[in-house]
Amino acid sequence: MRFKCNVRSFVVFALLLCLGILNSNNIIARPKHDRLTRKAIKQLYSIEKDGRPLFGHQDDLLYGHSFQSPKGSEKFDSSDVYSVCGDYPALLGLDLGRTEVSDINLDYQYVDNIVKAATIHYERGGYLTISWHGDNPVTNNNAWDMTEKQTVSYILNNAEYRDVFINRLSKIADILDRIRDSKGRKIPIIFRPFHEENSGFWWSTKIISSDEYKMLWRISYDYLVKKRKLKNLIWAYSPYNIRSSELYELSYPGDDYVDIVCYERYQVDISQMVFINQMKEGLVALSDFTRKHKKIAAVSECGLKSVSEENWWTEALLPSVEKAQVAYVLVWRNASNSKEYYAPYKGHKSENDFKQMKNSQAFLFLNDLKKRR
Ligand code: BMA
Repeated sequence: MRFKCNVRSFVVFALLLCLGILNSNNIIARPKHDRLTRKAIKQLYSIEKDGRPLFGHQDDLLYGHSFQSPKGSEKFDSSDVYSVCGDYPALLGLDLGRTEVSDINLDYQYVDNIVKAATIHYERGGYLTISWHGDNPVTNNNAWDMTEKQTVSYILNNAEYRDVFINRLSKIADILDRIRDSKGRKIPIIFRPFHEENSGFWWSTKIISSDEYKMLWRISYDYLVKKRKLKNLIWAYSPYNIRSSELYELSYPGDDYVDIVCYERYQVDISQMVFINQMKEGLVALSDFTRKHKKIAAVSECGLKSVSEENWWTEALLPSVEKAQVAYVLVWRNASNSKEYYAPYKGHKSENDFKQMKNSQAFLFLNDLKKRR
């Protein structure tokens, strides 16, 4: 009797402990994730709570202001961020746009290189986020083609177009499935499809209803997670510049389909002061939303084109995020030999300011993650 009682107490205690752990993490553990990915989600959540986000850069290892990784690259040592501050970004952003129909993505990067760079960055101890600027599957033009307003309706309601779309998604699944660690395990990937749905893409809610958007997200989720068993995907929902928690609700695909909710804002056509104020306002709204839904918060894209202000890092970015709790902040790509770059390169006028921002310890870079492990 006494023994039974002890067993019962033990079970109750263990249950309470588990509940306590889940509760203290305050995020809903979704059983569909594999073990490595559940661990990564917990780490991202604890990074968010520590208030020192990962610094991320899109395509950082693939190319930079004046380098391109050639086909078949093996090393991926070059990086504009590294050339400036002697460390890699903690978060590497990549994009699979157009790889659903081609071996080269929309920014002329080989799929093999994308897979290799992803693996190398993960093995170095970093995190990965992959977006998908997929071509319009009805018109076959690029992701920005909004001329066929029925595109999503066709995917949802017309068997022929549904097949075309699922076939394209299957190519994305094949690529995601190839990103594995040295033990052959699928690597946790923050997957960010159909982003900025309130702006100018074929999945935009300017031309489709919020319900259609949610359905598009959910059929993609069901295919990748349930059918293709990609339990390593951490799903990131990222509309553009939403600054009220209620507005986040409009097209949100649902708690069962999302792990991270993001804010995005570029300093474009606005002053630095407006940028800072909107970022702050947006991040408060985001945190209200993520606390309510028990999700992780992040800044999935931001930046100032050509980093045209010398002290942008310490005068605009730092004050924008220093009081916020987000898991990461990613600046967009440094297109080669172009004005379209968002991180400094060796010799750029914001180089010193970037180093100062790094030295402030406000962000985690790759080496900081090694220290945490
Ligand atoms: C956009 C621009 C495009 C690019 C796309 C995907 O913001 O940078 O030039 O093709 O992202 O990387």
